[in-house]
Formats: sequence, structure tokens, C-alpha cells
Amino acid sequence: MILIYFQSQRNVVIIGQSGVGKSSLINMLCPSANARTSNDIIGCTRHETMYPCDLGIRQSCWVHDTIGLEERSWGFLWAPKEEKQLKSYLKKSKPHLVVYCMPGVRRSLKKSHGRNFNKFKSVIGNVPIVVVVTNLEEWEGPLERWWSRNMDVLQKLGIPESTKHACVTTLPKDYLEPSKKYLYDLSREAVKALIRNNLR
Ligand SMILES: Nc1nc2c(ncn2[C@@H]2O[C@H](COP(=O)(O)OP(=O)(O)O)[C@@H](O)[C@H]2O)c(=O)[nH]1
Ligand SMILES: [Mg+2]
Repeated sequence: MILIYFQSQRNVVIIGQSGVGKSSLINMLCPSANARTSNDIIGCTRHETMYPCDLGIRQSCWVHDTIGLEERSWGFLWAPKEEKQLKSYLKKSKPHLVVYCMPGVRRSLKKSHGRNFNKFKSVIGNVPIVVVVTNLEEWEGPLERWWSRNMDVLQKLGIPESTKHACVTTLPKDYLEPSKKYLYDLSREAVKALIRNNLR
């Protein structure tokens, strides 16, 4: 019964470079997922997996974890192979929404984050794409403010200011300082709202 319920739901595919927090985001959205996460230089998500996600307000979807991009020789696959695998997965999974993850820490942001955003935006055509900015637990002030404060960065990356987004931390609660644990729940709700508002 539950399976039928979720089968009729829509597909949300999470993409982004290796280590940006895709699997951690999945675990945040789907507590029973237990997706493997790692900060190893070797990408640990070796094949795509989908998990049922309760979006609240009687909505649900499948969220799909994918292999990381641009892992090059450190990754499970060489970069061109990963790109090909992701492109073919995006075709096969028929997404209703694509979530592009990138870190919000300036030292971790690279031009390739912008390049990949635009590359995959054109690959998916009419499918909506939203951005989740991760790694923001050290950001001073409301997380959402990261976007407006970093217009210059977004411009350099070629990511339009008007892109729908959520600014979050996906670091598991156990790793967050006691005074910051609430950011995890806040982040989960921000991403769920982003998905609900942009699912076709
Ligand atoms: N500081 C910080 N670390 C994070 C965050 N999200 C994930 N991580 C850590 O970054 C590493 C890579 O995360 P993972 O979810 O495996 O990334 P993926 O390769 O994109 O799936 C893990 O050690 C995570 O615990 C975040 O928001 N902040
Ligand atoms: Mg992963």
C-alpha cells in the first residue's frame, strides 16, 4: 500500500560534486535512508539509490541520491564517465525536480560548481532546478541571508540570483554544537518547503 502511494509520487534527483553533502541531505530528508556519507577524497556513493520522502502537508516524493561529479581519478569513475552516468540517470529517472547542491563556504566554492550547475540545467531542459547551499553551520546570522550576501559569488559562478534556493547545514546533529543543533531541523524544513514549492 505504502509502495503504491510512493509510486504515484514524483521524482526529485539530488546532484552535485562529490563531498558537497548530497547523501547527508538525503539522510536529513529521509531519516530511515541511512545513505553512506564520507569525507574521503574517494567518492563513496557508487550507484544511484532512491528513498521515499515525506514532505509534510500530505505530500511525498522519491528522492534520488546520485554519484558525485568531478571526482576525477579519486572518484569511483573518471569524470567523463560520471558525467555520462549522471546524464543517463537523469534521462532514465524522469525527474520532476532537480536539486543542485553546492557548499556555501567561500574557500570550497570553485568555478566548476557554476559550470556543473549550468551544464546540468541545460541537460534537463524544462525540468525545474533549485539550489541547496550546504556547509553553513558557521555562517553568522540567519542562514537564508547567505544568498543575498553572496551575490558577487553567484554572479561569478553564473548562477542567476533568481534561482530558487535554500541555505542550510546538512551536518548531522551529533556533529553540531549544542547551540546550533536547531539548525538541522530548520534546514530540513527549508529544503522540504523548497521541494514542495517547486515540484511540478
Ligand atoms: N561542515 C559540514 N559538513 C558536512 C555538511 N554536509 C555534509 N558534511 C560532511 O561532508 C562529508 C561529505 O558528505 P556526503 O553527504 O557524503 O557528500 P556527497 O559526496 O555529496 O554525498 C561528510 O563527512 C559529511 O558529514 C555540512 O552542511 N557542513
Ligand atoms: Mg554521496
